[in-house]
Amino acid sequence: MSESGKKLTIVGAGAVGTSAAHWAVSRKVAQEIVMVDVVDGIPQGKALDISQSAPLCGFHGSVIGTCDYKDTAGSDVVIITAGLARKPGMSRDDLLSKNVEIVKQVTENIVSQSPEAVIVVVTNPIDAMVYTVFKVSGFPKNRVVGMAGVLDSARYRTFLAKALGVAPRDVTALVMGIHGDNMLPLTRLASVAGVPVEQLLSKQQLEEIVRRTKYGGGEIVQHLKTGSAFTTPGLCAIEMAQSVLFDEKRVLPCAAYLEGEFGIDGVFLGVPVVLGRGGVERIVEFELTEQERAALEKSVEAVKKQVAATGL
Ligand code: A3D
Repeated sequence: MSESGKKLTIVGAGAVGTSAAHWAVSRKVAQEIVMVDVVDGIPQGKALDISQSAPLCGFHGSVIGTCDYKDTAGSDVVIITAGLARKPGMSRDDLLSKNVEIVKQVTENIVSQSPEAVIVVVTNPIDAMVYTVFKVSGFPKNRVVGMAGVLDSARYRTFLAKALGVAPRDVTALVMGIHGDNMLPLTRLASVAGVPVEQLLSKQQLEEIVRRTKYGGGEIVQHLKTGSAFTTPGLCAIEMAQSVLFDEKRVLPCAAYLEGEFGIDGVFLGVPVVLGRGGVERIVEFELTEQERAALEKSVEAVKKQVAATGL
């Protein structure tokens, strides 16, 4: 893959933003990569460091760090990672009020400089933050999308692959719903090279994998103590950005705005979407079982509570 001549901005040069910039360079997803943060010196220093990996990665574009949104003008994709991350004992909801204010301000700045961008939101609690960006930006629903399902599904696929003793890339699996305790890792649709995992693993094994997937983020927070997962979250955001920048039309689980799909209306929720140049080009709708529908309803209720707390 070679740089597309496109421009990618990453807001928040913390752990996830830095990981995203690193993956963006190593995957060569854009010609111009801009890192933005409020803390002067951090985006500049990190961008300089990452830019010096160019000869080793075969990257021909530029990486700059800045506190000035003018440098982000005309971005094709903007990834928002600005905000606080979880510490042990904190739920994603605890972050809500502080991150709403940050995300509002960031969104206004992005819109003023890149009115045609597709915005990928990573800041937690994601399902409420993506709604905040949608409301504040005034962008059409297809140009605002949340990253969570790609990460939750990657965790799910990793745990399934380990239990099966197979290559992780041969495992296909989908996590839908909220990015939180009520997420829905679907066992019915998980497969390895097309073979349903329900025929390969016991009910008990699958239940344990589903539980570990749901609490996968918390497990990492417990180890780190001072922050949350960042390496794979950064890659997941780039996986989405790449699909938009290269018009790949990947089918990825993302938080998308639902207007009747799956019988759900007026919330962002993790569902499989087709991601291309236009952002969310299509939601891939399919028939759910009664049990899955009930589980998804729990997600909707939890997301609605979060959205109400944003005051928007
Ligand atoms: P951290 O390393 O603290 O980085 C956040 C960065 O945001 C810091 O460098 C701050 O200076 C910067 N920042 C704060 N306010 C602003 C502002 N107004 N404008 C620009 N930059 C600002 O956190 P992190 O990178 O570990 O996590 C970032 C966010 O992503 C948190 O909300 C996490 O909870 C979230 N996150 C989400 C996922 C999902 O799967 C959805 C996964 C991992 C992290």
